[in-house]
Amino acid sequence: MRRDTGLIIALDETDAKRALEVARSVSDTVDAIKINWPLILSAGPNIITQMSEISDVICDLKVADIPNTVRLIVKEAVSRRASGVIVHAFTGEDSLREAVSAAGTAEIYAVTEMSHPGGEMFTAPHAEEMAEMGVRCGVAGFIAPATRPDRIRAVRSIAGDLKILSPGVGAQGGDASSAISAGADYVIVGRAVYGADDPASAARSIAKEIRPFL
Ligand code: OMP
Repeated sequence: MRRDTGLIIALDETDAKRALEVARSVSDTVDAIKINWPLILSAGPNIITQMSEISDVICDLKVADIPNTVRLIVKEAVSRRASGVIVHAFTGEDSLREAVSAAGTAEIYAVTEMSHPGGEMFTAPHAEEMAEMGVRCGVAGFIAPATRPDRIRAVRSIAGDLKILSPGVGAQGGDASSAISAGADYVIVGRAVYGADDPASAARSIAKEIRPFL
């Protein structure tokens, strides 16, 4: 995945036509398009391939299962040209290793601490352990919360030069430049971009804001 702007759009639109329009309109400004269950369920899995013709696609499937099922899911996503897949780390080392192995040249991003308030209950107390495990398992990077920049710093201290992708900017209250300053390589932004009257302009404005901190 390139790092020109440090911005990844979370395209949680459920109307496939509109999602493709937004994707095309922001494709010059974002380094990747992240799609999640809402769009995949409404549009069908072929949307992964369609989006991959516009940009690198990260499938945010938050895979959380036994190793065999993890392998099957990751392979399905990659065969449709996902260049990255987001998986949960709490399932443990065997599942995470299987994800990395099934991904081949695609990238696995492991969730450490989630960005919403509930993320403080169970993920935060184990975020550092999950990051250490991710390093051992050979993941490409981690998801860490823009809503708590100090926690991005904590994950960065373990992640070394692995990537950190940081959701929670805008609608969840996080701030893009604070997340990048704290050690994120990319911010993941959804509603503040695809929900804007002019998504391309909203994306450009976030990219401009974080440019000095990249
Ligand atoms: P907005 O809140 O609309 O910007 O969207 C954030 C996107 O990031 C959604 O697709 C979430 O599912 C995703 N996300 C989080 O918000 N918090 C997390 O801790 C992890 C993710 C993620 O893995 O992308």
